[in-house]
Amino acid sequence: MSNLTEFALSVMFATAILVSLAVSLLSSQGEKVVAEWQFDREGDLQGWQPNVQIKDVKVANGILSFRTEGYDPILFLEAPFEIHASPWNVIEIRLKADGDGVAEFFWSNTYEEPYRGFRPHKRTEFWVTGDGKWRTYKILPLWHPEGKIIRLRFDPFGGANFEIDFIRIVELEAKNLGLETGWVAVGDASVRREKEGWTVTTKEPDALILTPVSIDAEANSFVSIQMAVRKGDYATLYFATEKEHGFKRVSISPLIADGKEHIYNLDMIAYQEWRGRIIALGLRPTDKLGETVRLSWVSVSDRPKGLPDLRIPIFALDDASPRVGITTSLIATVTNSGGETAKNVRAKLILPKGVELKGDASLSVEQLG
Ligand SMILES: [Ca+2]
Repeated sequence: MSNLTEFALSVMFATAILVSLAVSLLSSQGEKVVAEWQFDREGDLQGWQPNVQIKDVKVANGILSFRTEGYDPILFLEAPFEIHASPWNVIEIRLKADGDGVAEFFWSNTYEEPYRGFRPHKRTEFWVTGDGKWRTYKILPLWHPEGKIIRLRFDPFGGANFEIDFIRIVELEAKNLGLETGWVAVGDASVRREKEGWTVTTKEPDALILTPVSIDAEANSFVSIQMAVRKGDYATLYFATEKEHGFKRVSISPLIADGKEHIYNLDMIAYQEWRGRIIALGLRPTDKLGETVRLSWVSVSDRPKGLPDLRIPIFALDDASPRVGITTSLIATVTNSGGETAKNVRAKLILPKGVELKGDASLSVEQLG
């Protein structure tokens, strides 16, 4: 048996991901409307100009309706418009469609060419369920590096009938939230304060919980999370920086889904996007939909946290097809993802009948850091 120490968990990192996020507060309190288009006057598009791939445009009974063709239907907002770009802005759009697809908002702080201010990377996508039912999609663009937003454009997808009740931009009240004080639920998720920590349930793939932070990334490269998960393979940590738009995402894998409290220490120094000032952290504690997770705490500091946390992620024969009478090796990889060094670690191997051990059945390691 050989021992291997691995300091951190395996983390996968995806850069420049445009995550479409639907935000829902626990209550409607704590958000203010900063811009809105209600389509409540007959025939008044309120400045939303369709391109040629948007047909049969009509505003009646408080609803903007149209049909889309082709690959690039667009509604440009051409009315004068300017808002302060906050990281806590949420675009809300109540619509129904009779086809599934990915819709997008483009946004910008300039009219400068090319594309009259719009740029391919300044956009936020979201998935539209085309079952003909009304839904309010809530999209978190994290467009704060723009400073202000003066250009807005809605790109539905082709080949569907759309009805839009309203488009509005709200600002979440995040002032009193933080790692120790509270989280908002994002998408179809719920987060409840308990005597110690929170219980978190996420019911759709994009759902997560979110909180504002103000962290110097270079001085604080360890994100530590203590939680108890019963089901699921991986969790996802999200973060937003002061200088770049959108969310960055780190996959925490594998989860130790035994229902007990474990500490996950992530060393963020490996990720070049973890730089400057971190202004928001998000967490999706399990990929298992509908599963409730006990979240004890999340902390960001200059070192890993917690007691030693040993486990064996790999325990297998070295030889994929062992044969009778031939000696093979059995390899166990022991990791310590806790904040402290494990001392006097002992392992004992118990084999079934018929398997002969060539080495020592017990093994001890003085320190596992
Ligand atoms: Ca309306």
